[in-house]
Amino acid sequence: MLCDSMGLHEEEGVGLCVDDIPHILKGCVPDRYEFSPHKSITPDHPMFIASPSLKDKIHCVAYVLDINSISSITSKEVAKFKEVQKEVLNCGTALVVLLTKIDKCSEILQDNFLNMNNSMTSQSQIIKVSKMLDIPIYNIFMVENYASELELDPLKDTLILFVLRQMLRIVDDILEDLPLETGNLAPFPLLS
Ligand SMILES: Nc1nc2c(ncn2[C@@H]2O[C@H](COP(=O)(O)OP(=O)(O)OP(=O)(O)O)[C@@H](O)[C@H]2O)c(=O)[nH]1
Ligand SMILES: [Mg+2]
Repeated sequence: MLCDSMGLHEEEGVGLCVDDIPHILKGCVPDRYEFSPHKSITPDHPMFIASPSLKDKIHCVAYVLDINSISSITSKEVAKFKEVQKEVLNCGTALVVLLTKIDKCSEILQDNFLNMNNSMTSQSQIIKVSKMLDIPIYNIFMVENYASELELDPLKDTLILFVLRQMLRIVDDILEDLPLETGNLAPFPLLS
């Protein structure tokens, strides 16, 4: 399941409330809950999920950034991203960055996939983001989204699906390290 959230904003009281983030990550916030930028959900809210199961939790957080606007990210925004990262780390959730609007998908796909970060400009942006947010380069990906196209583009699709598969692999690694919870992970009935 993919969940989209309100964007982060450098000002307090605008965009997603950072205090909501640990609750979202742990799976305590129900579907269709209406977020307020001013006030986070609290455990006494009637819709609050007090005992979330593994499937309610967030397994991978993706920061989506426009590759052309990396230089204009302010220090206040970086501070907010890092605040979120602290919560993500506390919850043992995976974190990746998706750089969008690359608009030269074919150039990236001309390289061997394993070397897809070697295209010079993209590589320098990846390194910039990695240093700025303290996120390893192997967790930073590039995608080109559909914006105005009417037809499907196999090159865009290939890159998007490649990145999605990498995200699933990262999550898989984390899930493998979790202790088995009966009814959550066990694919077959446990024999005792
Ligand atoms: N050319 C191009 N346009 C893109 C790409 N990704 C997004 N866009 C366009 O950028 C605009 C904003 O995209 P959104 O996905 O709404 O961005 P957002 O950050 O979720 O915006 P909010 O939800 O309003 O905070 C839209 O007009 C998209 O079509 C991309 O990879 N290439
Ligand atoms: Mg959006």
